[in-house]
Amino acid sequence: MDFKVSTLHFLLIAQILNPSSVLASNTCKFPAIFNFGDSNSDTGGFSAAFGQVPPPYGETFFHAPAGRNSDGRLIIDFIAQSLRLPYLSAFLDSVGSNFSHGANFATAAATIRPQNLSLFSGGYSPISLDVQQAEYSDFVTRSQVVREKGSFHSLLPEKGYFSRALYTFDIGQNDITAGYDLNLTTEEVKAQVPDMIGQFSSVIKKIYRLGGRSFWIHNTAPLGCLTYVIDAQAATTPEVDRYGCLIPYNEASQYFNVKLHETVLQLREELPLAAVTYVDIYSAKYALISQAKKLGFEDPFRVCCGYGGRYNYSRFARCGDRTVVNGTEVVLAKSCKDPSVWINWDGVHFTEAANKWIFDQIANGSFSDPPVSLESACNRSS
Ligand SMILES: *[C@@H]1O[C@H](CO)[C@@H](O)[C@H](O)[C@H]1NC(C)=O
Ligand SMILES: *[C@@H]1O[C@H](CO)[C@@H](O)[C@H](O)[C@H]1NC(C)=O
Ligand SMILES: *[C@@H]1O[C@H](CO)[C@@H](O)[C@H](O)[C@H]1NC(C)=O
Ligand SMILES: *[C@@H]1O[C@H](CO)[C@@H](O)[C@H](O)[C@H]1NC(C)=O
Ligand SMILES: *[C@@H]1O[C@H](CO)[C@@H](O)[C@H](O)[C@H]1NC(C)=O
Ligand SMILES: *[C@H]1O[C@@H](CO)[C@H](O)[C@@H](O)[C@@H]1NC(C)=O
Repeated sequence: MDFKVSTLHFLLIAQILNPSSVLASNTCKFPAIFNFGDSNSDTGGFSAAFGQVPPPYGETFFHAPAGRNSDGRLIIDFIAQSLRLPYLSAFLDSVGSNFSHGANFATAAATIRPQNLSLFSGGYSPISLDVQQAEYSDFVTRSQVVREKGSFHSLLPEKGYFSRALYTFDIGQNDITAGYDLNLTTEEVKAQVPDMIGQFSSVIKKIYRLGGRSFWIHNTAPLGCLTYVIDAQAATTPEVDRYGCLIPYNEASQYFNVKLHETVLQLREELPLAAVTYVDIYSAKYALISQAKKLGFEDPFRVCCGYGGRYNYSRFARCGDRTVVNGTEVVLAKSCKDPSVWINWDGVHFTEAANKWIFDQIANGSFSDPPVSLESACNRSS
């Protein structure tokens, strides 16, 4: 069904059922979410393919590892919850998944551009955005074939959900670090940004051609404020801002974000039926990190779950890593007592408390262009 028709349809029904509900007419009632991204929004894809994250991941909310790189819920979980939809199953997770209200194609360590090194030599996920899109495309077709056969009916989305769903994206951070890993300068990393954004844009267009209409796109984080980046640069003396974030890395993120924003404006022209929302999650995260104390959090660079080093972080002993002491395996890098007062969970990822704070900032549209709230993100800006 055409998107505009279905919105109108909903409006009419809403008016028939309750003539005074006209104000609610711009609420989208998304029936499903399809998500694409990296560890910021992976709810189990990487774990399903390459091994589950170890305890104490998941301890705060799921009380066991739950495929998420956090102690609890991610921003995508809060998005699903606030739209009254179930937490998203990972597309790659063949055990216990239920895709009736969406699927999550994100995998930890994913990039937009396919990498030339394998996971084991380069550290990045082979399930890059183009692969995630291919999986989605196959899902659109095969979910309906299987659904019609009956037995998996309640595990798969209705056909009409694909055009009415919210499509969410949070990817790009790893493309930038992948460039630095190859010892590129900030200028050289920036020179790759147009290719990153071009590939991002072509994925949005493919999803549009398959019927996707509502796109909610997070920009990328202030990389220079993340402990793993600060730690990796400890031997050099990069410029820092007044909060202690590395200026060149944040510049690379900002450059990516400017180009992404330009592309979103262009996509709005090219995709006449799409509502494309650009969400400045960079600024929300930067606000949190730069005002940590004022907001009731501890040192934003110190890691809750880690071991050693200046920030309780070492890339040789990461959260949950074990070691053998006198013949017994023990956890070396443990969690802190109260993750709810810390921002950085494991050096790379945010705690549930931080994710919740960031979600609360972005949900009402105050960090978005156009400034639409999450639940209204199907409305094209005029
Ligand atoms: C991978 O190698 C190809 C061929 O040399 C190059 O065009 C491409 O940019 C490389 N990709 C990345 C992510 O470095
Ligand atoms: C899948 O989830 C939906 C929505 O929560 C539920 O109605 C349905 O029964 C579930 N299917 C199975 C097989 O658990
Ligand atoms: C980057 O530089 C570091 C330090 O000089 C070196 O150890 C590493 O091998 C270099 N990496 C690449 C991909 O050239
Ligand atoms: C390991 O065992 C030795 C000998 O029993 C003991 O002296 C030492 O304290 C033990 N180390 C730890 C870390 O428990
Ligand atoms: C959005 O929500 C945040 C967090 O609750 C609040 O501080 C902000 O004032 C709200 N903005 C608007 C425009 O409602
Ligand atoms: C980080 O180190 C672990 C031990 O590996 C401690 O258990 C944690 O309490 C500590 N976290 C913080 C925030 O200091």
